[in-house]
Amino acid sequence: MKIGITCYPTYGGSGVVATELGKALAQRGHQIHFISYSLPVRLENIVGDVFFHEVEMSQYPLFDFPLYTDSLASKMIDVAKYHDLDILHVHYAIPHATSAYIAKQILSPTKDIKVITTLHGTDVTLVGLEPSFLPLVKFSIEQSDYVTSVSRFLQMKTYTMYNVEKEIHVIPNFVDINRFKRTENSQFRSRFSSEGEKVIVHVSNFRAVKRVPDVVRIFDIIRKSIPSKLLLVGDGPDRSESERLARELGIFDDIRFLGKQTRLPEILSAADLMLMPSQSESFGLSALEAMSCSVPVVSSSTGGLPELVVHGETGYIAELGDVQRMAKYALELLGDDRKLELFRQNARRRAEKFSEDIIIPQYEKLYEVALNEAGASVDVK
Ligand code: GMT
Repeated sequence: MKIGITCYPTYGGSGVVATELGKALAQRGHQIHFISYSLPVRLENIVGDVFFHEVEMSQYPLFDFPLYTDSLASKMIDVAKYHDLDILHVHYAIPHATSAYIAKQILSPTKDIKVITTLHGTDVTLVGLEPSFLPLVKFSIEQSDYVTSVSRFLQMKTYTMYNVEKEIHVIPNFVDINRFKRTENSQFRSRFSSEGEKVIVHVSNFRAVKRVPDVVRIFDIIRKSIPSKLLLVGDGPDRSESERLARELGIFDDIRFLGKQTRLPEILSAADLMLMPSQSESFGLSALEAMSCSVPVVSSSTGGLPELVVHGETGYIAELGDVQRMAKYALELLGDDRKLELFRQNARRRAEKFSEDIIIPQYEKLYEVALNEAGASVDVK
């Protein structure tokens, strides 16, 4: 198949999922055309039948703001026409599903391109709920040929909050379990921690929904009982506040703010535990990647996290904002090496259920169904 994939190219789960999906599909023999405003972060080494088409923004002096939706739709039309695309798969509804709808309509006299929209999270739970956006988001979702969401939680949210009547197929996030695999590298670990210390990790884009200051507070409690270090991976609006809090609590020297990193499997392999106290998390891709590296996760109970983290087996789940309880769970695990080892193994086994080999065929099946226009109700599993 010839598939166009649109996503945000910056650090963020939806862009990562879209990029990894495209790379995996190319390996399975499909031709992939990424259509985005810059090269997606995980697309550095393009292999296989993969193309990148940059969306150029018009800079005419009359425009105070770039016409992203229109420029994207125009590029989609161009690529679909000249590369004879079968499918446009857009990740993150706003405004990608709208651009795809425009492209589909304009192409319709000569080409019946199928539009698949994957809902990732804040496009539905936050940004899309803004009253002036809601009708547009609802319309664009409903006009897609097929819609997927990354968790049952997000599926239900979309049904109830947007009153969407279209069927939403749940296809969870996935992970390359061969790349995200624990490798013992004590040299790397010793750069951050001393012998006998535990290493805790958090990976995110440091937006308010991630509650990074909660990570710092949980760590503050942990380190009072167990010698440990905290690795904070990523960057974003809440980084300064988290650094300020770490200084205020007098624990800055025990925290490494690593910023944006690409060598995630290596960093995760150096960790004993991941903290994810998010306020909203439709799936929790970073948690899955950690689990794939045999790192148990202590998380909040929000969104789709309980669909991934099995309480008492692969980690623990606590109420949103319950810093004390999350710290208690972390201490329970970090203070018992046998339990920690068991949770590590459980985490890896759970992650294997979300491996590319299991999830990518679900997308392929949906594409095939879309192209054959078989039945309204499809079981993609
Ligand atoms: O806010 C983020 O975490 C980024 C966001 C995105 O769309 O780029 O991530 C969302 O999509 C990921 C991939 O499907 C999910 O794993 C994340 O849980 C989800 N984030 C939120 O719902 C906050």
